[in-house]
Amino acid sequence: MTIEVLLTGSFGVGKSSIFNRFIHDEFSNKYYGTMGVRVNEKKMEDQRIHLKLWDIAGEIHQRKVPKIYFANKTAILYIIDLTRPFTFKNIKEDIDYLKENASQATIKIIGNKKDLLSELELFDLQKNELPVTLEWIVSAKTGENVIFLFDQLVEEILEKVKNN
Ligand SMILES: Nc1nc2c(ncn2[C@@H]2O[C@H](COP(=O)(O)OP(=O)(O)OP(=O)(O)O)[C@@H](O)[C@H]2O)c(=O)[nH]1
Ligand SMILES: [Mg+2]
Repeated sequence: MTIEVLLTGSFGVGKSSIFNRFIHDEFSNKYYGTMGVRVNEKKMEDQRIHLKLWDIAGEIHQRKVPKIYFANKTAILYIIDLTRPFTFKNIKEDIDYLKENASQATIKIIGNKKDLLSELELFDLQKNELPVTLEWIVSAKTGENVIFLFDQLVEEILEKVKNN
């Protein structure tokens, strides 16, 4: 079974870094904005699942992302940068837009760059600044929660398929 997952969100939030951490277990502090699209896959669940991951260029507004990228995706991961409020200022309208244009997909919101915040800062951010609940809080840099997030996502999708 192939599960197609799209990484989206504003520029510089760490989409490519999450991609590189998950696919290659690598990280770089250098920033090269993505041009176009990168796709790669990883086998999971004893090779039964092919998780195909799509990494596209960041856009401030999701409506600027070519709609073709939303087609046929099993899941869409909307990434925010926990250290740059700018990257979550459109979050509500972006998520509504994704729901409208990818109604088949499981949509999840993920906070990245956890390594740059203290527990207290993270708590304050979630309590006072974020208008939505984050599904997972990760760090592509340290790798914290990255594999865990994809494992949980696959479990949830398999459960959904089973119940349909
Ligand atoms: N400290 C820290 N830096 C990170 C993390 N994830 C990404 N970065 C840095 O943030 C910058 C942007 O990361 P990218 O992965 O290129 O971001 P992107 O979302 O792919 O950006 P676009 O392709 O332009 O949309 C790079 O300098 C990364 O090294 C993280 O978890 N912690
Ligand atoms: Mg990128």
